[in-house]
Amino acid sequence: MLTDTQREQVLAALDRFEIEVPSWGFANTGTRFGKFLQPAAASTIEEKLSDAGQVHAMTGCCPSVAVHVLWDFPNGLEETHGVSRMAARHNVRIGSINPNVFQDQIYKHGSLGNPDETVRRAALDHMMECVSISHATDSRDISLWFADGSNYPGSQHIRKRRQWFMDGLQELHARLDSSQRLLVEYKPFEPAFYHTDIADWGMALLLARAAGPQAKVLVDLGHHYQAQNIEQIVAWLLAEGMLGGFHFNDRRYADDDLTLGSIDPYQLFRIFHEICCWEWDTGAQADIAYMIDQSHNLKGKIEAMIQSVCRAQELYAKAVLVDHERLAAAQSACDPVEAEECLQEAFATDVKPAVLEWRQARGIPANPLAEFRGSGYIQRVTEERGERNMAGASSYA
Ligand code: RM4
Ligand code: MN
Ligand code: MN
Repeated sequence: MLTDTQREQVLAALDRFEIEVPSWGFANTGTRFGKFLQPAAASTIEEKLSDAGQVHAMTGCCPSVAVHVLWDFPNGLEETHGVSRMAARHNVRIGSINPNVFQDQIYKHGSLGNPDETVRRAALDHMMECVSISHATDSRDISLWFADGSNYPGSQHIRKRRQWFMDGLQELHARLDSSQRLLVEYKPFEPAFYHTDIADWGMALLLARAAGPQAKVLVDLGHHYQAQNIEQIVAWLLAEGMLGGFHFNDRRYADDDLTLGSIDPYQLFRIFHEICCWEWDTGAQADIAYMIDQSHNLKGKIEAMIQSVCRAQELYAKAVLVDHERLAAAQSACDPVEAEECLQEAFATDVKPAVLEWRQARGIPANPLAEFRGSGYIQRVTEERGERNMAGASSYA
């Protein structure tokens, strides 16, 4: 049973907790061996926004949608006219803008790290256009992920490429409005299998610092080696004022993009705990973009997204229940058992009654997943989209 104080803590936490869904999470995706088509998958930006609108209607905490420029707007800026109004029709808004400098043939050997100056320029031009798109859509964050790297030792000059990244990101940073941010994402491998230009949080941090004060690091939970302590990275980035956002997902092996919390919910709890702990220590509220980056090829896409969002709310609510005074005392006394109990007790607390109360107060379905499943939405869009989808016409876009 939650005490009254705990209940209020959870309600206040849910009031401030928002999470962004990715447009690409509603589209047909697959593995490198093939794509499994779903008749209800979204292919146009309107369909993706409509699906995202469903997630927000069911959960009440997903007001924004991340977009991937080439997949959502293959013709760039000109295609973004009216898209904010379209989003508003579905009760959402356009969130972070994700450039795509990995898909075109010219990027075979990299984008900002490519030895060919004309390719580096093309990548930068595309990212500059993304800044213009962000102005048109009133989006704050430009979220950068680079597939740059090489497959064999000696095939690329690591330090030259580092410098090209620094130069390019600096130029891009100069284009931002004062309220905007660049988020720099890292990933140890895939698609490159020998070296990746931004392979870990240290490289992302240094590049963000070189780019300018509005550049921060983005932590994608799937982008670490097995056994890496992600919450420690989070704590360090917070201490450095450099944590910009997250891509939430879960994994068993590599960058599996599975439903958040499906494999190791305690890990995300520990990450949220480090954020709450920083807030407790500083009295400030962390300015972090929580985003989902998942792609489900077996589960229904909207259902998986609703699962993820509900799981994130619960884990966040549990993390705010950690008793920081008690924990600080246990840490000072070097009492690992008592300290661990502080975390485990909060993690084991049933926050569902408070989450339910929060939903009821907002007129949100008590059980978002069940409500969605019973709503008939999937049946309706299956009819509308099924034929086109099963003809294989859609791609990630
Ligand atoms: C990458 C990375 C990026 C995402 C692409 C599709 O692994 O996570 O954030 O945009 O996949
Ligand atoms: Mn990501
Ligand atoms: Mn990824």
